[in-house]
Amino acid sequence: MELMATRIWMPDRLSELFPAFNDPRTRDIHYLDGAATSQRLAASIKALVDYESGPVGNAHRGAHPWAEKSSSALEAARKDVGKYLGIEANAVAFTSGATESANLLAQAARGHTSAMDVIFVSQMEHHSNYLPWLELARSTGCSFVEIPIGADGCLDLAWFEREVQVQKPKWVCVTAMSNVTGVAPPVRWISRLAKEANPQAMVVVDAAQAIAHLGVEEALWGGDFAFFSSHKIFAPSGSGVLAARDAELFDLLEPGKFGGGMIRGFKSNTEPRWASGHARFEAGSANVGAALGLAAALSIFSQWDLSLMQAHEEALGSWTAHELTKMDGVFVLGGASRHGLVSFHADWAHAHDIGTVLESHGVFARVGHHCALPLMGALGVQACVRLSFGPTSNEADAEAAIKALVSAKRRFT
Ligand code: ALA
Repeated sequence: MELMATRIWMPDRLSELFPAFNDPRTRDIHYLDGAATSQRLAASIKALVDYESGPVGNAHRGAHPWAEKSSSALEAARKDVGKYLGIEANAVAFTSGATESANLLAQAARGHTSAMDVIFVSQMEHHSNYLPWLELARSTGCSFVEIPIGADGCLDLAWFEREVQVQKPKWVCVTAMSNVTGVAPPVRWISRLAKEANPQAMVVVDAAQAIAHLGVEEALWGGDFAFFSSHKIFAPSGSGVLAARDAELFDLLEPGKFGGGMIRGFKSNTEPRWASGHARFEAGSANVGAALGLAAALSIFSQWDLSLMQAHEEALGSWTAHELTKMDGVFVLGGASRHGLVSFHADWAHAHDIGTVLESHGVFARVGHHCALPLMGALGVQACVRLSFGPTSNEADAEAAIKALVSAKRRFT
């Protein structure tokens, strides 16, 4: 198999777009850990810094022009993010990241879930779309059921098709793309079946991994709620989104966090009336700079040729997976690379030791269980090395990874 990314599609502009790659200290680094966090786009950093350089006010909390300016900036960012996701601005709640989003939603789901209900959660979820629902099940007494996966790391769709009819889940929680294998379940199909089986069903999509690799073909990938973090889409960290297909869906739920800005008022001092739409899920002062940084990143990302970018990532991932499978005692999780993700383990060294050798060759990868222990258990491994290729990766990165791995094998066998 020849290593040929379709075209190195942004070579000259890479250092211009990403300051991290415009630094002599990073010249010899092969950053293959974008699935853990992406490098930041210059435009996104600029949007954040420009805003924070002031003057600033507290959004929606003042009558003076600086507060007005912050309010307008926040709402403009919300509109842009909503447009990108295919939903109205009022259905976009800014949060501190994917983890907070999932927790807020699962907390909010309490008033909407009884002991009679069933939650389906896929076995390939990151802990952040697994544990909050497990906690919901514990606190409400409802049934927590895993959608199983097969040896290829894909969801067992026959199981789902059968069991969704029988168990009629109220909540179906599924990732749009596994952060370990890159498998992208058919969320739209899952959503349709869930609603045919139970018109009350709500489909929750973890888009943290998908956001920088899949387009948004259908609003929120076909789910009722979706969430992601900004730091995986080339924007600064500490922020993210919880989005609803329709702002009215937020109004069906109790808030998941309490504080300023999330009530309409009080009927009496012990009877608050919750705000509607995104405001219900945005207790506390807004992180306006981060919202602007995210909007700026999405604006650039949406101008890229998605199919070219995907072909580029696939080409790098496939070649790497192919080279890995030629090595004795190396096993690629799920049997193949998907969407530029290649996770593997070796029977001759622990993933952490392999990671250390890779690092000594300037290849930055992630090792461990990737906060997806149910998936790792189903695939029968405790830890793996993950190489994540993205739009900033190139052929030299893939070759360096294989070269470093050959060196690791020599050292450990
Ligand atoms: N969830 C992030 C990852 O997959 C940190 O690496």
